[in-house]
Amino acid sequence: MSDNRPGGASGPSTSVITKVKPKTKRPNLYRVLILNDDYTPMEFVVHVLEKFFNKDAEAATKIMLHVHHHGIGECGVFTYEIAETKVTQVMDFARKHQHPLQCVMEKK
Ligand code: TYC
Repeated sequence: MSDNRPGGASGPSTSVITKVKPKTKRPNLYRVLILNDDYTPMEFVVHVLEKFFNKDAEAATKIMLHVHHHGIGECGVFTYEIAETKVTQVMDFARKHQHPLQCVMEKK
């Protein structure tokens, strides 16, 4: 009697156990924040929040007042490229209107 294995294999058989890894990766997320300053008009900040972050007047006013009182506040959470785009849009818009409003992103 013979094993009849190709290539003359002999010895104990081996097996490989493969684990299927679920491949859904969560993207890195970034907060977009605005900073308080003494010169940017409150209405301008509310407008920025409505225009670039799709906030309604009530939500925008709430965020603006939070920043006014606490120095910094969150406009939204996005993937890297979207967050970068929002920061650039806000900074360009503020500069165009000659306001010192600062907008930054930070990894969550
Ligand atoms: N502190 C500003 C003022 O009194 C208003 C303001 C709010 C500015 C939020 C920037 O991110 C800001 N006119």
